[in-house]
Amino acid sequence: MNLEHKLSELAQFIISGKHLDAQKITTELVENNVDADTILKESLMKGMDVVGQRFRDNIIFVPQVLVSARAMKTAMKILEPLMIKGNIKSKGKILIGTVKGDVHDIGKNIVATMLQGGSYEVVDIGIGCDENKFLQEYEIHKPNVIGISALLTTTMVNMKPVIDHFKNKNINLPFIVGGAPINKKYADEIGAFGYGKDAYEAVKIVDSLLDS
Ligand code: B1M
Repeated sequence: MNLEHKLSELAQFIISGKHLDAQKITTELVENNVDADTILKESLMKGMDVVGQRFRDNIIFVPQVLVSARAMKTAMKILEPLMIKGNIKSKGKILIGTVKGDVHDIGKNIVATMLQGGSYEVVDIGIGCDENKFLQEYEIHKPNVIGISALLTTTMVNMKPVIDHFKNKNINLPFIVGGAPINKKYADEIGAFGYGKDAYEAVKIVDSLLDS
């Protein structure tokens, strides 16, 4: 098997949204002992980057992006069990969700999977979560850390109300934020404990808090 060729072929299937081909080739790569991290970084993320650029430049539109997202999710389903170690003592609990008004969940799902892979228990509360939803789920699950994801400049502003809501209730919990429009400066401004540029950084920040 020519590894480079196969990885770039998979990236192409993500771009063209051919989910069955993406499924087939991901399985083939896994069967050839290519590690999940390499497949994620070299094929899936690279493919989605191209999709993002073409979407931004109006070369493709929402329906094409959705088929690419489906291909990405199909491939991730195969990788997820490999990224999550079984039967390891949990280092802590993270509650994670995408902010109000935002449906983007691919990145959040990767962060959740990587955290699980890092031996954290993850409660994923889904998309479109406002401050009340975060608080309600906090009361049920009592996590050690809360993660908020936002992909739109119009929805990133909905992160601060979540953090403020907890502060107003005198609940002092570290918040980790991330997503394409977020940066460290913004995270500091809204009172988050940390900012993850990507899923790897998100795990590192949580490690700095809980993995002592
Ligand atoms: Co949307 N979209 N989208 N979209 N979409 C973006 C975000 C956009 C940048 C595209 C563009 O113009 N280039 C643009 C936002 C522009 C802006 O705000 N400035 C945009 C737009 C405009 C829109 C709509 C408004 C389009 C429309 O309807 N006219 C609409 C909004 C809907 C809504 O939310 N209300 C919309 C819809 C959609 C789809 C439904 C079609 C689909 C989402 C499918 C889904 O998620 N289930 C979609 C997609 C797929 C994208 C792009 C192409 C790809 C996003 C993605 O999945 N990337 C995106 C372009 C882009 O980002 N380049 C775009 C792959 C993923 C692995 O990366 O999500 O960045 P990412 O996650 C990374 C890091 O950011 C980080 O780690 C992840 C993994 O390493 N991270 C965290 C993420 N969350 C984190 C949390 C953390 C820590 C790190 O701690 C808690």
